[in-house]
Amino acid sequence: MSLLVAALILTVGFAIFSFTGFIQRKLKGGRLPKSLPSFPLIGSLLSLKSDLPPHLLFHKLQKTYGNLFSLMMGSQYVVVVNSQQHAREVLLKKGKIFAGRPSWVTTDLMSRDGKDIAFANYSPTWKFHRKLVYSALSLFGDGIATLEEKICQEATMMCCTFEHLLDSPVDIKPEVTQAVTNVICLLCFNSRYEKDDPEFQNMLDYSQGIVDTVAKDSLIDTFPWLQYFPNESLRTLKRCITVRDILLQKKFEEHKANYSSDSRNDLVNILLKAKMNSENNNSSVGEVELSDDHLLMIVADIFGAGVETTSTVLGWAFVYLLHYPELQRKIQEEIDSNIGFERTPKMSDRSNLHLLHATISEILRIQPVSPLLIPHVALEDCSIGEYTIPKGAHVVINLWAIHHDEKEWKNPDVFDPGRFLDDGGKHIYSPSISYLPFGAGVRACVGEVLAKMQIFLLMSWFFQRFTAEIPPGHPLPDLRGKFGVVLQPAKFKVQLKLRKEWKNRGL
Ligand code: STR
Repeated sequence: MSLLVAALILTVGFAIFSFTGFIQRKLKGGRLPKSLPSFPLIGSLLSLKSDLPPHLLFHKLQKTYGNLFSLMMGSQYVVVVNSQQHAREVLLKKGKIFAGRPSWVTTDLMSRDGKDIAFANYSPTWKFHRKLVYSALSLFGDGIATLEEKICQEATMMCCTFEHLLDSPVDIKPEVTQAVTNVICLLCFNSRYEKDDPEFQNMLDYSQGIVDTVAKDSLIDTFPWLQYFPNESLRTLKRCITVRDILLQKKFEEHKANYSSDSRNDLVNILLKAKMNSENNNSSVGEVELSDDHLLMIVADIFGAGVETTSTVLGWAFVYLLHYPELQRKIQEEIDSNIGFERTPKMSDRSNLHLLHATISEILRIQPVSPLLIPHVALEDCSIGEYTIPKGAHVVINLWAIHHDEKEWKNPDVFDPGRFLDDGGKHIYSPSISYLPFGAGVRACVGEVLAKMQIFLLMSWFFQRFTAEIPPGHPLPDLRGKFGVVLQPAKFKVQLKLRKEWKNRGL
């Protein structure tokens, strides 16, 4: 208990000290972004109390405080960016200066103190790891073709399962997630899960547990000393991390046991090979590290990111196509006239399926998977626009505000894939540069190409065969989303109909 009191006094002291430090800095000159009212210790907590999720609250505060404003999360100075000009400056023009990541209690726990890719700070080690991941993602090398084949295999299995779930209310998320998981599983481990594999269920549970508890504007990340008090969500996070670690460790041991120097067929083998190379050849190690912890955390990251993001976008796709059945019908007509029923869709069809392509773009605009991206940290004193930004500031990019900016988008709250099509609907075009669904710059999403392939293929396969309807008596799915490290749709049920055109094909 005395330890707790000491920790409390120390943290309070430190909070007041750093707050005063910040004010002093402010007085030294330079124009700082307008700030929300803030007080020692609690920072701007009082102004942040709201029923709105953070991305909507920041969007609302933008009206009072301007496109770029600041606040204090406890003793931490945070800058919120709400316009595409400033976002581009942070992510692209000054990408390296703003490439840092905060050190948070929950993300440090999840990534063993930032030994992963997404939450690791900017360093030569991190750059080296990111390169390794890129080489794994382009693995199927000449590659994309084989990857396409693998996605199509999973799409076949997903559709076969759905054929057994017709005409009654079902939750489609598990099947969609299984297809997405198996693709990422092939990339990471060169293996896939059979349906009903208990390990798959375990994986889904731990992953959802992490999404529910990590980096969720949680009080523990704002007031780190709270972690020493009993806390349900921290307990859940720790339990999920333990389950994940056991599962991943097992995969690693299997790979190590079967490793041979020419096995380069998945991410784990690529990482093992890089590790052995650096151990055998000390000169190439230089300043970069690749410990077992790094290896495990990189895979955990890619796996978690690959599963949660793509399945979330597909979830939103179903939500919107249930809300807009007419659009669903038009997408089906487009598939029918360009592909027909004699064969299944492939990647090269994307250049003809404009409406589907535009619909995917619009889903990524209206419900960005990561509405606040992952916060960036200023690695040195610098500026955004005419404002001074002190070293160490956290910079939150409000992607939601950028995708819903009235100056950039006509009726931004309306779901309208047509905005991504030219007049005749014959070409895809980009109506605004205020569109960054995968972020940009040094920390941009590494999985963009893979994600786009999966979303396009799984959707085109699905709508060639099925129509998704609202089960009688069920409400339309909620359009608000559940804020967290990804913006997930709330659970909903669908009634699947096998299309008669598909049933009668070849007759
Ligand atoms: C999901 C749950 C899990 O098991 C592991 C991770 C780690 C990587 C995270 C992922 C999470 C959620 C989505 C993230 C991804 C890194 C990049 C991605 C945050 C928490 C986005 O930026 C959307």
